[in-house]
Amino acid sequence: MYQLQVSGMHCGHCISAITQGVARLDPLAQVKIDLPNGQVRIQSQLPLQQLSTLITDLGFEVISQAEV
Ligand SMILES: [Cu+2]
Repeated sequence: MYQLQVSGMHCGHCISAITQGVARLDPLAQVKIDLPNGQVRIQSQLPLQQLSTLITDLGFEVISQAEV
């Protein structure tokens, strides 16, 4: 399980952009987003760095990332 602190998420569109972006790379991934707290939790076999890069490429800022 990865936990990322992400800035720039404001609404449902942001949530679906990240959720669908992750699903494109890993259809089996599970994504949970806590919008008010800017927290993204991802269960995936992909490397954390790849997911972090994806979120950055989608236009958000990854403030911190950790494997938990
Ligand atoms: Cu949004």
